[in-house]
Amino acid sequence: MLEQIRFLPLHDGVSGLIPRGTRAEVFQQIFGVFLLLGILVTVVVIGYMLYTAYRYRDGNGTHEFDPPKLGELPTESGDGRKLLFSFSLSAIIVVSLVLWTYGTLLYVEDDTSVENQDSMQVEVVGSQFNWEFVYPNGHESSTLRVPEGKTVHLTVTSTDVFHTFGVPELRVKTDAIPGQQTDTWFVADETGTYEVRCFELCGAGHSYMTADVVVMERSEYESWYESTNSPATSSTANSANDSADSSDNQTKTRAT
Ligand SMILES: [Cu+2]
Repeated sequence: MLEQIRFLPLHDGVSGLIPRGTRAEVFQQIFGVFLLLGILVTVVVIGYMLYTAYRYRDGNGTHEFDPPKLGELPTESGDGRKLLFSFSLSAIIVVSLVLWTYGTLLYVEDDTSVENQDSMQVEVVGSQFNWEFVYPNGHESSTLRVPEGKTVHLTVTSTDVFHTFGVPELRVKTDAIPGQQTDTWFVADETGTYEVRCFELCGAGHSYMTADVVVMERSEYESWYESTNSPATSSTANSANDSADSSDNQTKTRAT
């Protein structure tokens, strides 16, 4: 559980108020901050409630304080200063959280903010009921293969109806809209197979509209990508693809 609440250092080692890193790390950070503050508020509220209940208990008529008479205002609240203090504190916390989360989400949503040399581009085309991935060299595949640790920029569109492209484990999700392109990005830190799903009800086959994201080691990816380059070796690429796919399946079977 404690491992889930991961704070700095993040992916690129930049520390600061607004978290940076992979999407998974950023969302983990938001979750961690909200969880901590939630626990803090719970402890303060419940603690103060118990303290007040004890302090103002019915002590068989004997009180440590002077209870207000009928028609009198309570004097213990410090002329409303306690109320003002608690209201101001709540307002400051809420406003800060809103601003901080907004700043964090701006970073996540703006894919130019993660623009760096170590990135690649893939086009994603959704259609009833499958996903197609198009690489810069024109190679098309129904499986998205990416190298680990690299920023992957996706340009997502659809050929027919509204879809939503999403990979829950990588915390990436964006609309696939016919005639439009939406951009998003992700970084996968660990090799393995992740599931792409459609998150917009798009017809009878919606639930089956899945695909695999295969995160490969850098060198493995490079040689695979090289093999997709020339049409002459496309059959070899396909068989390499198949063997890679079957090993993916084995990984999956082992995982389940
Ligand atoms: Cu769909």
